[in-house]
Amino acid sequence: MKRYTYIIIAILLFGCSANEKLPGYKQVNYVEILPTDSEEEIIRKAANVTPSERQLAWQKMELTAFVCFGINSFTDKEWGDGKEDPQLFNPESLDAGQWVKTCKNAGMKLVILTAKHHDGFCLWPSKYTEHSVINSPWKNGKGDVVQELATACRNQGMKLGIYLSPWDRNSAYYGTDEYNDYFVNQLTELLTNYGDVSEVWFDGACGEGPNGKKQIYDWQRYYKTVRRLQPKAVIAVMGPDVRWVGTETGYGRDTEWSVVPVSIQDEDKIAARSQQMAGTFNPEIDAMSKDLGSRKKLFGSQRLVWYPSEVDVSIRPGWFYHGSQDLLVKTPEKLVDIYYSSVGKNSLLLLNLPPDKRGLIHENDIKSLMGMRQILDETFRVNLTDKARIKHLSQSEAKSLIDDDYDSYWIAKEESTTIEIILDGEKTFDRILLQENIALGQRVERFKLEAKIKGNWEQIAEGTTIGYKRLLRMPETTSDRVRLTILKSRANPALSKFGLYKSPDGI
Ligand code: FUL
Repeated sequence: MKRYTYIIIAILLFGCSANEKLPGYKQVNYVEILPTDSEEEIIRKAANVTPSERQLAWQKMELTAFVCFGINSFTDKEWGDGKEDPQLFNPESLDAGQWVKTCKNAGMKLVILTAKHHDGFCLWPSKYTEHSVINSPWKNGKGDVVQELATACRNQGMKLGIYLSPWDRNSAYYGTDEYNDYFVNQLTELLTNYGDVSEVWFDGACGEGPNGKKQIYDWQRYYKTVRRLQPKAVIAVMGPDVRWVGTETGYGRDTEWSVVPVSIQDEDKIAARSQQMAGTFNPEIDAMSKDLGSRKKLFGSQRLVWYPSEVDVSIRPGWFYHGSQDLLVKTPEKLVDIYYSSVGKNSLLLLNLPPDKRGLIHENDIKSLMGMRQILDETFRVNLTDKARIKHLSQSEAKSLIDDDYDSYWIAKEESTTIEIILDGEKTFDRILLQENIALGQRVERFKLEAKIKGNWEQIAEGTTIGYKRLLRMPETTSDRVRLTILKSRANPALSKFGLYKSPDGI
């Protein structure tokens, strides 16, 4: 068959693709804004900024775990000063298999371990320091926590992440050029000896070293090391792929844009190099700002980049285990609230489960976590739009909007659009799920939902951004017809999923 015939068949089968890939616009991970660009042009460019492969895979995990563990777990501190005696580290019942099983049962996909926290104590036998498990009584100095976690993850089909604190209050090199060598050597050990690593977490917390000096970090060298050794890993927080949401409360923004402006003076730091080539973009962004990606922010900016948000929060008040906090573990209801406010607001949730002195995740933490899982499972088990018809959409278009396949999506013919969903009889619901296909970018700016109640259309929910996932909670509604209107969008909305659900007892 001739090429044209294929194209014509493709158009007949899938509709005109002009809506999808806007003519003249390439989908890119970052884009330059020219001084001559009109506002319309800038919006078009923003709508065509898309995640890199590693960012997309990361976003799809939704729920991940932090395991903050180390010398602090034995000294009852949050930040050690680097002078702790390694002899204190002795988690006699350490079972990384229990950590991974707990996380897996809760629906998490990846576990990030604090291989070295600010105190400089290494949970693996690094060749480059004595301040590590080698000098602890645990397994007579022959243990390796990173290895145990890597093996448990591999055995249970979970992904591994590494937290390596740039701030080191123990190393004598800290504050000198040698420290950058020391750090890269440690990073190299961690990214070479333990198989696949999917996320590398560089903390922003930073203070003085043991000699009172501050370190000038060679970020570009750190990023290049990660890209070279683990090209599929995202670099989080003090890195180019994943942005800190800006709080440690578990609550993300109502309006969360994954496309944000970055003002970068130095050509060396352009995101393109980071995402598409070697890796040298240093995020110069105010993560705590209320508005990061509105139209107002885009206009007048220099470059736009895909830089999605991660919400990190601990299941307890502290990041490390403290016996005094055993009764202060967040309740299942609180964790569910956090889930709606993070995963449900276009972020990924990184929930910390700190093992105790035994080296186990505490029973109270497991109970709360599984309580959360049970509520979420009960809520999202039945999608009430499952057997729905959608007015004006073909059966296959409707299916791609309702089914669970994220990669199948419906693309609207116009930027603002309304669809009417005819349910399979009257249903009672109080939760809405919406997903954009972010492989095509983040587009929707404002939407509303109405239900037909006693013959009249009544607004039951509204929102701004959708992004990868948007969950909305609302009072119980009973109806057989709902109407979704996309009020404003940066390009034709491409929706992967629309679902209606009923929570147990409004939780
Ligand atoms: C913060 C650190 O200072 C905490 O100790 C913890 O590691 C948390 C994940 O990040 O910046």
